[in-house]
Amino acid sequence: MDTWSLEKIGFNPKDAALDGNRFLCANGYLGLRGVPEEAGPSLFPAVTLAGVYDQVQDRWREPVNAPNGLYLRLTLNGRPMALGKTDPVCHRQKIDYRSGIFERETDFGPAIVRSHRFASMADCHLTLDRYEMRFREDGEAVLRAGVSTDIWDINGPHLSGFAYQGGDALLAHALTGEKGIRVAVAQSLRTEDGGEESVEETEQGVFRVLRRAVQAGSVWTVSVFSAVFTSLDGADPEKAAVKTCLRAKEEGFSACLRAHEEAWENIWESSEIVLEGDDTAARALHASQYHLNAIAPRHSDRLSIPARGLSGQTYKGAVFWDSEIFFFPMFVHTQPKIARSLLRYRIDTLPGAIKKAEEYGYRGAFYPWESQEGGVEGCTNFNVVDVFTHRPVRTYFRDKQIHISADVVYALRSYYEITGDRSLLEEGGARVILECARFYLSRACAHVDDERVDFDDVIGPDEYHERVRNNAFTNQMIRHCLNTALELREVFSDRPERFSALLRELHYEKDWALLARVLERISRPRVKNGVTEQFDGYFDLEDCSLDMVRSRLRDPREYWGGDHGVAGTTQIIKQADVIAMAALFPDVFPDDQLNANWAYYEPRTEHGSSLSACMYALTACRIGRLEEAWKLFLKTAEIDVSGEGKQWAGEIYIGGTHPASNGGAWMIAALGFAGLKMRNGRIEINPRLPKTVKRLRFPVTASGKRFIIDITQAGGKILPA
Ligand code: IFM
Repeated sequence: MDTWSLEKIGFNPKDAALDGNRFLCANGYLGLRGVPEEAGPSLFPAVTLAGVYDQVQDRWREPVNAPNGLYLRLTLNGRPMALGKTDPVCHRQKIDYRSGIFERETDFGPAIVRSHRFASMADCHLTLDRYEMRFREDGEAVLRAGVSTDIWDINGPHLSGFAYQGGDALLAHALTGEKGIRVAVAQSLRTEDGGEESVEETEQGVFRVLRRAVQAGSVWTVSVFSAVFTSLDGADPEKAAVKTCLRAKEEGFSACLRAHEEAWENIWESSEIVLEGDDTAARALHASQYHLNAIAPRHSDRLSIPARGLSGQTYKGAVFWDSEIFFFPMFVHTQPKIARSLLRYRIDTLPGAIKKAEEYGYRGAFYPWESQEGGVEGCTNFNVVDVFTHRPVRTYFRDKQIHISADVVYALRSYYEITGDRSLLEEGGARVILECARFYLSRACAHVDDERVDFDDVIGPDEYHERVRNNAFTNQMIRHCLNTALELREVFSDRPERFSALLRELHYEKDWALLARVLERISRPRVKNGVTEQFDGYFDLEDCSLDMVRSRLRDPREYWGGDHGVAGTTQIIKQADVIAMAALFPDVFPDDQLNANWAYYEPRTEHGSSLSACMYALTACRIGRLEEAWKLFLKTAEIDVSGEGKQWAGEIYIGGTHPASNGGAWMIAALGFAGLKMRNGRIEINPRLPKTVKRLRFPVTASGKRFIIDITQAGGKILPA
């Protein structure tokens, strides 16, 4: 088995949404869905831009899809050679994970189309395609190549006022409706001379129409270069787009390809996990690492990553806790600059978090549950649509999933502890920690009688149980947050006057005195037979099986949570919650309790979120349940190979790639199987390899140096790279 690629034979329009994700090309700036070049909106083509958002009327705010600058469509003797219009004799598509190259070959009968394309890792504005047409009959071939504005949008259209330009590079530019961001896409093309050529401007975009007389057996190849810029990149995106794609044309496809492949080689050198002994698992790991690396912001030092990466507009292109808890670990251990960027995004968006806290009547920083640019809260009050009534359902993720602020603090502290680099704390990180802690002080409910402090009316990671009291995970996260705030004094002990000045600037004197008081009193969960109760009253809920709950569904797309959801009155949970706490705080349970909790919660977990299995796997590694860990590892790592993640929440489409699982796969392999721990640039390992795995070998970066962790069944070594 080729562990570096995924190939699919056959074409079924019903799989188009899924395949667009699985065969995605991306480079952190944009995501180019894995659809055929000729695709119209029914096949979900999209070039999703990182960090560019727009809202149309009162619809959901979401990232902007740029016009498709790699649009190509062949007609032979008047017949379209286009998937979705013409049934192919056979169709094959492939993504090569090592180089991020998408390949397709479609035999339409009279002609075979073969292409290679990529989103350049060497120049993030560029996408390129080499398109080869082989003819089986004589006649006239017409190729329409251009910038198509006929694209897929979930809550669009986001662009209007299109203007076009012909010439050596075609250009389409337009404005977003909400903020007037200019988006410009240019396309240039290289091919052998001969034949006629004209330019057409239509409602669907601007196209070059190339006509050739062709003979059976002949081959016609074009190389296409497209560049995307927005006014967030600079003052003249139109000019930049034209210039960049003409420069690429000048350099040629092969030179651009070499630079791109080199950039990917560097990425693999810093992050590749080699797994020997099981090819399916090795391929799944490559897939996971490809998808997470492909969407990392390398062109910016202050962007984070949306929960569905750059695979489209699902989840409003928003940044969730997935960034800090699931993506961050791979980056901080392998490419700390990217980890820094994820955190810089939170530092920069602190004002948005302060505003959100104020909106709810609290102090401090309450980070958005679904954060867009500048910390705008993208999460609406109605995040699910009921499949029976078609009415929006009031959901409380936005208001009650308060662990989000502590999750940000968790990653800030991890960054400091793992790298030993204090600069991020100095550059605003300490302020974030203090403001997040302040939020919890103001959110706490103190009881006058026994001085216990509760956190009422919250939602933990298990979103099926809404508005609960004292979610164990949330309370533990808050404890960690308050503790981190208190320990800042120690972190800055060599500069006490600077830290005192920060406290004064934030008017923190009273809050500082409260931190330790509240910390000591935060409610501890009930423990029964060694099992920690997920929230107050959880053990009193109906204790039935997952199958039983599933059998109560009247529609497979029904939402399980909320007031009327089938899971809400039962102990069935959506995703790891107590076990997520166990995975993030290895010292919180003694091993026997860890075992009891794992055995209790795992059968009661739907794993309805792609964030779940990896938390169970990490914990399973610690308690020696390696067979279970292995199964959960495969489930996690294979998600964007099999495409088995959930596609619907009620009537809302939630498909896309699964970066949290991608990051989870890295975590299970490195933190779980290898038992990697890094503190202050020091590396420790504690291998526990499942028996299927012969070897696990991967790089980590500590104090600016690269090391190789090499684990076999005989033990492990840490080697200089
Ligand atoms: O952040 C997650 C959440 O925990 C479960 N629903 C999907 C979100 C985005 O991945």
